[in-house]
Amino acid sequence: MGTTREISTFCRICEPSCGLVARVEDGRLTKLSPDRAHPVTKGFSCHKGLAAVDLHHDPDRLDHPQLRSADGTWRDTGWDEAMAEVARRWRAVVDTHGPNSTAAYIGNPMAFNALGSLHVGQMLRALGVRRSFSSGTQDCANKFVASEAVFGSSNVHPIPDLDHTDLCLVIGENPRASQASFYSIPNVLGSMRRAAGRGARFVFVNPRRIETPEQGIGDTVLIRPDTDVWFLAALLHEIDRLGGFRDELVARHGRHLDGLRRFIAPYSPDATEAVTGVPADTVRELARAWVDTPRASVHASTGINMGRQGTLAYWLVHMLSFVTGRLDVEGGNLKSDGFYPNARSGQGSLEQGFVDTEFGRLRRGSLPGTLMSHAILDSDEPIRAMIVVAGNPLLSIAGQQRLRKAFEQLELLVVIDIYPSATAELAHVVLPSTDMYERDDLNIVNIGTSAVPFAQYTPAVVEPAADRKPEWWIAHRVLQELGAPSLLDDESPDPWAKWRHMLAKGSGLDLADLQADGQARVLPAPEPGRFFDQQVHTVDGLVDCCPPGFAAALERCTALWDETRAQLGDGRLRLIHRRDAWMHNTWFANLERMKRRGRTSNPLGLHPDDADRLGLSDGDEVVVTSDHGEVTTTVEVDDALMAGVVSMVHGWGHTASPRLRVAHEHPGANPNALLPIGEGSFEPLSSQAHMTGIPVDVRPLVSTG
Ligand SMILES: Nc1nc2c(c(=O)[nH]1)N[C@H]1C(S)=C(S)[C@@H](COP(=O)(O)OP(=O)(O)OC[C@H]3O[C@@H](n4cnc5c(=O)[nH]c(N)nc54)[C@H](O)[C@@H]3O)O[C@H]1N2
Ligand SMILES: Nc1nc2c(c(=O)[nH]1)N[C@H]1C(S)=C(S)[C@@H](COP(=O)(O)OP(=O)(O)OC[C@H]3O[C@@H](n4cnc5c(=O)[nH]c(N)nc54)[C@H](O)[C@@H]3O)O[C@H]1N2
Ligand code: SF4
Ligand SMILES: [Mo]
Repeated sequence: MGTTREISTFCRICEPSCGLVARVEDGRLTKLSPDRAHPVTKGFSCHKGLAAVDLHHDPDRLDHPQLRSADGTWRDTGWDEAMAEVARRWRAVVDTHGPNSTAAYIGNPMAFNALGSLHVGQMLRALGVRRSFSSGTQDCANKFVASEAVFGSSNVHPIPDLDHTDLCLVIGENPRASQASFYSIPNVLGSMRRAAGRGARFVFVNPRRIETPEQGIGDTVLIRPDTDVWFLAALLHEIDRLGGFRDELVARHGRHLDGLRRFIAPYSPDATEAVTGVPADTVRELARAWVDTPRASVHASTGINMGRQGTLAYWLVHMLSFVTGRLDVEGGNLKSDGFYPNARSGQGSLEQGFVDTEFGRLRRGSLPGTLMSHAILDSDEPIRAMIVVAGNPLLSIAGQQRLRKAFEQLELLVVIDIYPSATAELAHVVLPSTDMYERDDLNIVNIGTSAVPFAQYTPAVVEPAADRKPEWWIAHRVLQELGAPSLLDDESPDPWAKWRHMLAKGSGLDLADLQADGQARVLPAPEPGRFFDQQVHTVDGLVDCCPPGFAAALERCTALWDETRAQLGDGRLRLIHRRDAWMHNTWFANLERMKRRGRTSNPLGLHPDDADRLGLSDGDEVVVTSDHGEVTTTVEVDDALMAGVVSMVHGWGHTASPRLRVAHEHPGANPNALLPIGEGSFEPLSSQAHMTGIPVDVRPLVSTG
């Protein structure tokens, strides 16, 4: 007789961490369904989350450790031989070239993996890995710096109080496609629709009329890409003119308001109109609405992060909220705590956050991903051994060709992944990890940005297939092989100790209770009235309205203003990226389910006027060139775009992944070929890569004649 069990679990693909029910028949995961009884996500999930069953069973997954032979073919092996090979090569590199020759890259899915992130971090420290890279510098590095500078903690990201807000400004985000970021909210669209239903106004600031307003929620203000800092400055400028700054509040809780005023002074709505493309009247109307709406909130996402001045833009987002008295009030922005009040643990000071390197002064922590190939190919002390965990930098970072050349030079590249990714193809050793339904976990991703915080433990709903192992085990197996202290030396290793402690300390929860029933525990929702006492961690406890550490960035801002004005009317198009519901960064590419209805490539979105001007129409093959590279793709005329802006969905380019059969058959093009690398490719304050508003030209592929 077969057995069927239903196990409560949750999704770990994106931030809402939707509650799911896993059906397990005879030890096999057969179905994922939305968990209607989940106290927070209440039966919401998206089709990507449910499609993770296919991901789990994908025949192209990694099942065994693999070694690459001299002729480039792959050979399955056991963990012992794979570990011996890792240790042998690692030792050889460190003995010959010293510890500076080692590096790591940590990819996005590690943010959703409680034990993996903890123990891989421990392993890298124990191994003395000196240079670390992460997906963070393609994604959000600016946010940590801005919050550290303004609030004294990189972990402080106040979120809109959607249930009570009357006006919500959403900048550079497409909740319909992405389910939002740095803002974990179950069913974001449903929540927005509910708010809109009771009269809340939503304004999306975006170079593209995104899908969210199509759902009957709000309007879009079209903006030229990479100009948000000046739009926000103009908005603040006008709000100040209308008397909307709360000077007495700022005097109590902040400093350097004069610096902020000096910065925004030249950027009136009229002065910025040509550069941002946002009509002065629109800015004036928005400023008026903000001043007249006590319950107003703001949220900004990757659209601003990926510009050249993400830190300054996010600083102004915080300022919009703080200096107008919309921070820490009902319907404004609130800081969430989750199961662990994390403001203190992110404490830091901007001035002390930099190190001198051969590539100049760089932010401590993650080095710019766009310097990775340089740190391998052009360094005085080149990286020679590298470990990549849950990341696909070959496709996700700019400069694939150069990165390939760099990875090929490494004496050791170890990739820990669920798939033979494009990056894994260049490795010496590939280690198969469990997927999210083969490992036990805690919902850690939304600590501090959750609208309705909860804590939930999930067991591994099925035993790992084949030889797959959880990352925490792999990390300690590597340590063991290298003769370092390892959890695996214990008789019954307890990888949960630190999380157990944090749960107990942070919210009085006992991990054993969570483990006993797998049910979510709802935690207190963010509340107004505690922010200035408890969440601000600057030395003097005051919010910094114009951090002195921004001086060079403000000068750079002026230079970029001049440059941007000079480029107006240069006739070039500007590239932006977007997401859709059929791809998740680079890793939902191998599922047939995601390719239905002709979704087999990532065309270039082109505004009808630009298409006319260039004599192009739907389906035409085109070559897109930038100052940095070129890609070939097809045209998709898109009247949602601002004229002059072109867009591509990222995460494609799977010609580099021959063992992912579905992905390889429908490879698409990698827009990262068009992005800058090396000097000038990242924001100096944060190391965040410049990825939006890239000047490009488009021409038909067909040769004349
Ligand atoms: N042009 C352009 N480039 C972009 C972006 C863009 O908008 N435009 N967006 C950027 C953003 S926001 C991000 S976050 C980065 C992402 O950058 P990366 O993190 O480098 O890329 P991902 O595609 O998320 O890679 C995830 C890898 O982890 C593997 N994986 C999935 N689950 C697991 C697991 O449980 N364990 C292990 N060990 N591996 C797993 C997948 O198979 C995949 O190979 O890309 C960035 N790149
Ligand atoms: N389906 C799906 N969901 C995802 C992901 C995925 O790949 N697929 N990735 C996940 C990850 S890792 C992340 S970080 C989040 C990201 O979540 P979001 O930040 O919401 O990402 P996008 O949906 O790409 O929306 C970014 C928006 O910024 C706009 N934009 C581009 N340039 C600019 C600019 O210069 N200024 C302004 N104001 N807007 C601009 C784009 O038009 C786009 O609508 O999504 C997560 N969720
Ligand atoms: S919205 Fe995100 S967390 Fe929820 S089911 Fe979809 S992918 Fe998973
Ligand atoms: Mo991301």
